[in-house]
Amino acid sequence: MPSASFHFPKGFLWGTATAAHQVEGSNTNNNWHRWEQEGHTNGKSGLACDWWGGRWKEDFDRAAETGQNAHRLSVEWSRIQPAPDRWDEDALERYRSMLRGLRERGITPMVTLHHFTDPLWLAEMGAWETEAVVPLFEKFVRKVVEALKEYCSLWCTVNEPNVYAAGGYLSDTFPPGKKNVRLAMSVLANLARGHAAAYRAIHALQPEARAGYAWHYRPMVPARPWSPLDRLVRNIQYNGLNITFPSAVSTGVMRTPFGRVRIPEAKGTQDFLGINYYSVDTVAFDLRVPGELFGRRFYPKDADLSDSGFNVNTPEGLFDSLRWATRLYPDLPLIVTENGIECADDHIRPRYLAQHIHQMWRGVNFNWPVKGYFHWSLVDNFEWERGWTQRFGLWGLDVETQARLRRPSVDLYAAICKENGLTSGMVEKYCPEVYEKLFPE
Ligand code: IFM
Repeated sequence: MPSASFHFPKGFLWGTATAAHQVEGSNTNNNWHRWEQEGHTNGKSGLACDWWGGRWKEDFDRAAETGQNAHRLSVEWSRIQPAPDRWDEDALERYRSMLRGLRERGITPMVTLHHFTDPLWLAEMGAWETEAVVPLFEKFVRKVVEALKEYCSLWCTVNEPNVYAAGGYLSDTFPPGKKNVRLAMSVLANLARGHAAAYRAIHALQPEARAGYAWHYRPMVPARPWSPLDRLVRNIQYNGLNITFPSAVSTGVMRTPFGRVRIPEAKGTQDFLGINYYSVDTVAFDLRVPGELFGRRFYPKDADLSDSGFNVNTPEGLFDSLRWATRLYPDLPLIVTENGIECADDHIRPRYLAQHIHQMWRGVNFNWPVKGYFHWSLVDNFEWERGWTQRFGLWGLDVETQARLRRPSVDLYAAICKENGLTSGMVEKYCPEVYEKLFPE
């Protein structure tokens, strides 16, 4: 058997990613809490991983002990600004302790300023449906950056604006559960305006900061490449999901299926691009799904599927995502801000991890400026409308007892972080079933 190792550049960030509502618990003043109480989710976030109660300490210990040198977390707007005219200094102090806690453990923090949740008072105003949100978000960002800049200089303005807009305004999986394509596009445009305002505010307060947004990039392939209809619906869906916001940041004009929206202030507002990559979709023309513009998205039957079939293990898609990013934004640093799979018994995660890191390494060897990798996630967390039915953690969580369960992937990821790379020995030990794929004779 051939042996080899795939190393990464010095200073590479190896971490995990989380988001406030998914891990903190007892988070009751936002639109997702209300959505849960209204019965739209598969279970409730409840105590989640109880980070608000202080269990972040033990989880950060786990991250540090297993070689992680970075962690991406988000701050909860509704805690920091519980009402339009009120700031909660204690909440900010708690986030300061968490970031200090990361620093003390040798872990570089990345802070996300908006990760899906909106304060109830903002939701009452229509949240991101109107431009009124932009100065409000900017004010919030200024408050947070002032308070946290002592410990953080790596900022993610908004997380997955496309998923936020699609979940809340195309499907009814996210609040407010409206189905209105034009509104979805306005929401995206306002998120781009908010991102631009946040980017400038961050730099005004902290010139050395690096700020970017995290984009859910979704490669898609036509089910039958020879079929013009499959190719057509694939292109419509692909452009609708992937091109909008990134085009605004690249050119100042957002390309949407309904035309172009000028957002000149967004042009060039990024120091890195965050890529959240999970799976590749197959798209087929299908008259039975008019709501999805006659494009049915699915995974092939023989695919390497996650527990509930929510993800598929298609590692080349990460390479394609990085290539897409380097073409859209030449020379811009890239960070994989999320990548992971839901799998409670960990039978897929080790190979998913190894194969994706191998694809990222391929990208590095094309001299693409990939600077870090954040696995989703450190510990099982509340998965939005899917509740606790999907387990993305390196560590499992018993929601009743708060006990953590160490999955085998913890040790594989620890070995990767400590080695700053992936070796054939690791693959042989943790996922021998893909050895030949990664190290062919
Ligand atoms: O849990 C989510 C996260 O909040 C955003 N990106 C995808 C993850 C897995 O579903």
